[in-house]
Formats: sequence, C-alpha cells, structure tokens
Amino acid sequence: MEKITYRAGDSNLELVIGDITRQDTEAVVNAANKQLAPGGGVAGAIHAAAGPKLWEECKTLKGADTSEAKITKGYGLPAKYIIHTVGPVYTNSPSDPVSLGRSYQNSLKLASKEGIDSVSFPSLSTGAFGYPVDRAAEVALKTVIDYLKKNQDIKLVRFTLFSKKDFEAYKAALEKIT
Ligand code: AR6
Repeated sequence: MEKITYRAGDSNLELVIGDITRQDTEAVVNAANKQLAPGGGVAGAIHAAAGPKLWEECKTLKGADTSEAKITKGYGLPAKYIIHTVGPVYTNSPSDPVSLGRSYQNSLKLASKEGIDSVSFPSLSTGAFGYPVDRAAEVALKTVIDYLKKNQDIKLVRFTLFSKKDFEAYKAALEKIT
C-alpha cells in the first residue's frame, strides 16, 4: 500500500490511497452536504457503511453551514466518531481557499474539543463540489500542518485519497509546501 508519512510538530500526517469508511482512526471526516443527509460520494459511502442510525442522529443536528463541523457517533464504521463538515462549492474566487481551510480547521478544533487523537480526512470539496484537487491539496495540507504544529493533542491526521491521481496531487502539494 502506498503511504507517505510527514512529521508535523509532535504528530504524524499521512497520505494514503484508500476508502474513508474503512479507516481505523478514532474519527473520520464526512464531506457532507448542508442537510447532513446521505448523498453521493463520501457522504453516500459513509451513510451506507454506518447504517440508518446515522441519518437518525444527523436529523437532530439541524444541518450545517459551509465550513461548519458537527459530530456524531460512528455506528457501523470502525471509527468511533464521524465529524461532518461542509466544504465550499468551488467558484474560482478568493473566498474558496478561506472556506476550505475553515472546514479543515473547524473539524480539527472539534476533534480536539472531544479529546479525539486521530482523524482521517477525505479530499473535501474535490468531487461533486468541483474544487481542483491540486489547489485544494495545498490548502488542506497547509491548514492541517499549521494546526498540528500549534496543537499537540491530535497525534495522527490521515488523508485518505480515493485514487492514485489524487494521491499524487497531495504528494506533489506536500513536497511543494514543505
Ligand atoms: N473514500 C475516500 N474518498 C472518497 C470516497 C470514499 N469512500 N468516495 C469518494 N471519495 P465528494 P465534495 C472522494 O463528492 O466534493 C456529496 O454528494 C471523491 O473521489 O464526496 O465535498 C454530498 O452529499 C473526491 O475525490 O465531496 C455533498 O452534496 C472526494 O472524495 C457533496 O457531494 C470528495 O468527493 C460534497 O462534495
């Protein structure tokens, strides 16, 4: 299996090719829609693997705005928790990287608040929401590395990339910014 590990502060940042629903980190992040409903892509896969109780809990949360993060139990997933965040729909404007960075930051802050020490992210916004993966990768990695250097509580952040192409884009972005 292809895997890259980068040391950020006292924590590890990993890039892997894989399926977010199979990750054994304490939390996994969902690329959610504003309703926190089952949808396509990551959200569809997470709801399918976690089971119908997830949607029951999500309904009580009253949705989420762009960049906001909310937490539920993991139900049928190996992960104990799911952090749901809504990435921005790509508009090719200066607000895109700001909103995307906040999605990662708010997810990490929520993990810290809950005492979670390992988190897997998918590549937020780069599927249905249309964010070019090379640009999104830079924002994602910069934001996470910056957070890990300032906060010691999260020991592992794993980017679970769904294709070799996405893995290569994140690898190139990591080399560029470090
Ligand atoms: N594991 C890891 N990555 C995956 C998986 C998986 N099981 N499935 C897809 N990806 P997307 P977005 C990759 O569309 O762009 C949904 O319909 C995928 O190839 O899931 O933030 C929601 O309901 C892509 O690289 O998220 C929202 O409405 C990346 O994950 C909307 O899409 C993100 O793709 C969110 O769009």
